Amino acid sequence: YILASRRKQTRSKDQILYQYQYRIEKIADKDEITKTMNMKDEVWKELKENVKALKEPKNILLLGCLGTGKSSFINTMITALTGKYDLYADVGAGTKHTTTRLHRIPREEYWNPVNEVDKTLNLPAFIDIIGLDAQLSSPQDEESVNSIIMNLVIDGKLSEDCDLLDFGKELKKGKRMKKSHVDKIFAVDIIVVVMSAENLDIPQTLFDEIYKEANVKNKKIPVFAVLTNMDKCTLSKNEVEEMKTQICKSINIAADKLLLCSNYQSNQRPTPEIDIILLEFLAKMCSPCFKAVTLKKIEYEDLYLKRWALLGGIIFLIIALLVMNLH
Ligand SMILES: Nc1nc2c(ncn2[C@@H]2O[C@H](COP(=O)(O)OP(=O)(O)OP(=O)(O)O)[C@@H](O)[C@H]2O)c(=O)[nH]1
Ligand SMILES: [Mg+2]
Repeated sequence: YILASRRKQTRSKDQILYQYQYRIEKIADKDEITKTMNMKDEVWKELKENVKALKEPKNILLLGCLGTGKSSFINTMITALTGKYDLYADVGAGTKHTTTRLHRIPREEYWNPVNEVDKTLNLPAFIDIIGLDAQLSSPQDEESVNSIIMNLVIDGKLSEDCDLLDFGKELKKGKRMKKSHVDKIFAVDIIVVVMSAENLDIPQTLFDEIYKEANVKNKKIPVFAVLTNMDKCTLSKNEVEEMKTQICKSINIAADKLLLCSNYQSNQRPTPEIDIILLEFLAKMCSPCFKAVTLKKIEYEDLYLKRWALLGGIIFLIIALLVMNLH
């Protein structure tokens, strides 16, 4: 009897201890969840403030080589916004071109909240294009196939669904597009350069061309970068830091404009922790501070013409004086 009652006592003590521990864990979990939810609310607040300050939704263009995860990143970002994964942009296996057309995904295609006020939020449109072939970039050629395609897309001179695979082939043969009008709805406001952690060879010549398109030609466009496939990355923490510095230098962007991410896959549930990081990045891209500007080129005096005009004037004056003297 004594033994049985002792066993009963220890069991009940254990039970109490277990329940106590369980309750503490529960409280910690609850605190953690509340903290995460509050952070998500904060990020949403920032995103809403930024998009409310915009006159119209921004066009975000994804640029990068074949299979780097451009389309997957669009789907990932939309998942973070809506809470539901869907194939808004076509995703392939990364071995052959999957996106072969100019595909613009406007807010209306993915954004349908219950709240009427939220419906009008100026959330961005994403522009997905063909993976650029780094071999088609050349340091000597001002008009490389990649430069021509990027320039036309950035200016809004290519229309929805235009066949970029075919266009690239024809440009390679030396053909050039007839003059086309600018469609303001397609003009690019933000460029996102996409690289994959699976292949860390930096296509420097292509990145130099992107730099020129975004800074030197006729426009100044804010550039951001995304390194996808971080779930497949085997580098150490220090190596990752070094790689981040290298990527930023090669694209010429500040460190806070680079996002390291693992894109959501179709069978994956979105998590608030990842959503927060993605939405924070989107809020930054949607900030009214980052806007595309058309560069006003300065007009110069034609000094050569001016000198000739002056010389002509003097000669005319001398001849006139001579003629007057003769008379
Ligand atoms: N594990 C993992 N797979 C990814 C990630 N991003 C993309 N992928 C996979 O990589 C493959 C290519 O992805 P896409 O999104 O089609 O790449 P893309 O850059 O749009 O390709 P193109 O349009 O052909 O240039 C797909 O199988 C994706 O599922 C990532 O972050 N992690
Ligand atoms: Mg694609």
